[in-house]
Amino acid sequence: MKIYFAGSIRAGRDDTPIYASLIDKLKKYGDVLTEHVGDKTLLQTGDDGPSDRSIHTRDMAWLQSCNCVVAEVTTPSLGVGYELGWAAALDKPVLCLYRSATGRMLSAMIAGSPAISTIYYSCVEDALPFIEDFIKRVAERRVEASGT
Ligand code: 6IA
Repeated sequence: MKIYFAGSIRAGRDDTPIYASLIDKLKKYGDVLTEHVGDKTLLQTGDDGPSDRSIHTRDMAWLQSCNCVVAEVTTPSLGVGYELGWAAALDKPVLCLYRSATGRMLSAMIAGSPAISTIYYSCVEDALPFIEDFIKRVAERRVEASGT
């Protein structure tokens, strides 16, 4: 199972510990293609990495090859929104995780998308049963698609 995890980078890195914890849990189910999103050393202001074009090319290839997308969407990020739009267009199963306790409201384009499942949670432990259920449904869909 190839899992594409999305979370804010240039839109702010305050939630990095939560991304790292979610990625750690997701690794139990398969390969997380975008483990760097939870890397504490990846700063929003950093500019010494690969070019923006190569980041886009690589991430789009991963998005196309993945079996599902899990996104932490509490910190609003243009890049994550772009990835979610593409994931929906590519018919990838998408789970968004949103911490409503922040007082902000999630974009209606995410919360209202029929192609995206959104769960509201307060801590990673609370989100785990929903993640497990989502991954189970993705696995079932893969079995159905392979005709076995
Ligand atoms: O607009 P944002 O930067 O918040 O978008 C974050 C999303 O775009 C993440 O889910 C990533 O998949 C993707 N993304 C954005 N920047 C990068 C990146 N390096 N490397 C990999 N994926 C990225 C940026 C490093 C930069 C700070 C030098």
